[in-house]
Amino acid sequence: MTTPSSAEVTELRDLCIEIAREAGSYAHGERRSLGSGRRMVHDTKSSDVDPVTEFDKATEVLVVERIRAARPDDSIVGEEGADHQGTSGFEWHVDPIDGTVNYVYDLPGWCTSIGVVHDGGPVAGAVYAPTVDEVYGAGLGLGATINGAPLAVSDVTDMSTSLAATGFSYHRDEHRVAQAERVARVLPNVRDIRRQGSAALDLAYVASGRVDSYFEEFINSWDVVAGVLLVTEAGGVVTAFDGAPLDVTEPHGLVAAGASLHPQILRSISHI
Ligand code: LIP
Repeated sequence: MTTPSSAEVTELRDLCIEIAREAGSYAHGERRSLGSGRRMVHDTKSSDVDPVTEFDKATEVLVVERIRAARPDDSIVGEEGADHQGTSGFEWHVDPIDGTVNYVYDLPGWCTSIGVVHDGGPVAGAVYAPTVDEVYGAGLGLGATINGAPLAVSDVTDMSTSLAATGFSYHRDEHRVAQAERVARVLPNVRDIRRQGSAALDLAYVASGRVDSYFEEFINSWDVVAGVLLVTEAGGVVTAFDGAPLDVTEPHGLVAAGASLHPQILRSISHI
């Protein structure tokens, strides 16, 4: 499969940014019109604490319409069920509202995440956080930006003063006991821990140096394709939970940080 040209990567990145902005703005408008602090009506998916709103679905429909209009031969995978098989070799991974619990509760930590995979790796992506009007973008070899300004991961080398981010599964029984034990053991070894509620934003925060590391298990491709590229294009390292190379199309779990901190975080979480 031929490597996309710099011009094609630039075009893909700019399209991700354009669509993420439009889709996130739509979802934000619907959230605002409900009224501040009002809890949004929702259904549930994989568990009784895994919400989905009508606007998760409507926002994904909008994103898919925009992608298919611009790139009809590409494949698309979406959290809310989009599944288009294309012929171009480019595959879009879409989370229309990442951080749906925050969206339902009218908390600010949610975003629209759109990433493109080619030959098994991320080549372009965008994460748009409408509540703070910040759009992160990256293209393979083009670097990473926030509202157009360049990003870099933090250069923190000492884990004991680093700020870590993580998240937890929607499956209380099978996954959360182990996740709680892991956090209890990591917490004494870092400055503090942040649980934002959105994997895509956690990765964008690593890319921008707003947190020093992020680790999480049981995540999906649509949560992370764009964010993983943000981190690596901002000079960071992302691996699977066991330190092996990450398959963004089936991530399961990942660890993201600057090069010096990454092995320290990996050792800390693997002692569980
Ligand atoms: C969320 C992830 C987050 C994880 C949450 C949830 P959603 O995705 O982005 O990192 O901790 O449990 O899976 O469901 O809001 O799209």
